[in-house]
Amino acid sequence: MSDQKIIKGGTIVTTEREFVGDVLISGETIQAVGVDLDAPGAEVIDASGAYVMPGGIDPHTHMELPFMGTVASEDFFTGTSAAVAGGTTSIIDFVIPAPQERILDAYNKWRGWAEKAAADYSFHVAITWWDDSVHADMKTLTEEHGVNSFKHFMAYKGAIMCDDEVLVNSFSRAKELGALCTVHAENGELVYRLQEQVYNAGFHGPEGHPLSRPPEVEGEAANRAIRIAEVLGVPLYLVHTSCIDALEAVTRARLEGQRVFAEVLAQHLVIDDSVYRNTDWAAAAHYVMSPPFRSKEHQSALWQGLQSGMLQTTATDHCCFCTDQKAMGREDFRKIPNGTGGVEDRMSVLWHHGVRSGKLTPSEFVAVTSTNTARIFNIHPKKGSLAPGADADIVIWDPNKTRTLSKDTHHQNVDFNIYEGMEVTGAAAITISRGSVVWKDGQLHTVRGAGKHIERPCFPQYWDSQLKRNEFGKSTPVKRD
Ligand code: URQ
Ligand code: ZN
Ligand code: ZN
Repeated sequence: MSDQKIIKGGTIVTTEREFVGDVLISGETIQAVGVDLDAPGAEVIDASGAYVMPGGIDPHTHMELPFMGTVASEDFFTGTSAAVAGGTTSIIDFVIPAPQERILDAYNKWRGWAEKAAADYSFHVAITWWDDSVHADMKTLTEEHGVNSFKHFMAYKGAIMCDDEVLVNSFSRAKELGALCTVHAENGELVYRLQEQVYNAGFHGPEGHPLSRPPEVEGEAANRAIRIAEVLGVPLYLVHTSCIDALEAVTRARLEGQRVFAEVLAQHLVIDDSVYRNTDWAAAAHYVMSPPFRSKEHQSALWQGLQSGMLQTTATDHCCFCTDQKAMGREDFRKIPNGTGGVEDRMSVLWHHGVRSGKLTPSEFVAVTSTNTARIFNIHPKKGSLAPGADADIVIWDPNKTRTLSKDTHHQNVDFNIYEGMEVTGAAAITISRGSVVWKDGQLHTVRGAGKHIERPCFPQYWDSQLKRNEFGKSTPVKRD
């Protein structure tokens, strides 16, 4: 029995072009891409009428995350299974050490949890505290474990929040190592103070959540992280950019040539803050995530950010808490575990609201759901491409398949769907993970533990080109002799 598969007759879409052609897979790898390929004995997968695209990459998930006194309900097996049902074939999740927890110990713990994954995964590692062991472990992680990105939560005071001292220490170390810094940009001190004020003013329900984290709080932190990165000469990636205030900071920096990347969540593009005014407590509590859903004008700005290239990637921040977990904050919104799901629906939501609305071309869709993430996190063309030699992570996309997103039909392990009732057109017909069909005809064929850890090498080549500060404190380009 040949281990070859050939995908025939589909419209192949990459960031560069669309054309009708074939993809030949041998084992776990793409062997060839072209027109009228011949592969005697290969299993034929008919893709006529469909698009053939690189499998989605979600750069921001939190499977089975211990957080705010509970553990996210989605684990690495159910979460990666739900992901492939929606056309996403790789995730980048987060190791989040508790303060004073040895970074390497936390990393090894998360690697153990992820062994059950059904599709490929990688890890950003959060720096939540600082001492010489953190300095040392960052080097070990880059050199021995394929970690090239370090996360910093500027929010969550009293838990995992980084102050400026930790940011400066960690950003400086990342620069030395040739690693990328990523941030959750909200001013945690302001959030803490506003939460107190909002609660004491009598807002105890989910409606208090957005009141305590206005866009200004995100804009300040985004700008601060960008400026710190600029002075230290380290590239920066802002996760879940949710508002105009943060997008403006990103745009200014990018227009000045600073190496700043930014991500937007699918849900922040299509859901607004009216969800917090739902009189059903649980329904409103399910939308408690940070940064919160924003008023309508922010959605159109975020779409423009995606279209203009100021925002390069889309993600989900998939961090699920069931209704009984959200109820931990029944009397006090500050205690509602923060997080929403969506790993299964990201690509359909972006296709329906992005491509079918004319905001994005299919090639731009591929860029923002897969290839840009692969390039930024240095796993392209192994991931995020249809090039010969790449992993055979492929989604056969039916642009005409219509479905209604619902907790009753999704594969996510959570009793709520943030897109409940949303009708979307465009869905994964077949998903292939390293050459194996893991989703077909509406059925999952995932295997527990079949997912592999993806190592992501650092990129020192970036960092020599970074601006260095001269003696007057102004940034000047590096002079090449
Ligand atoms: O902040 C995050 O990204 C994690 C803790 C998920 N929760 C959330 O509200 N975004
Ligand atoms: Zn976050
Ligand atoms: Zn997150």
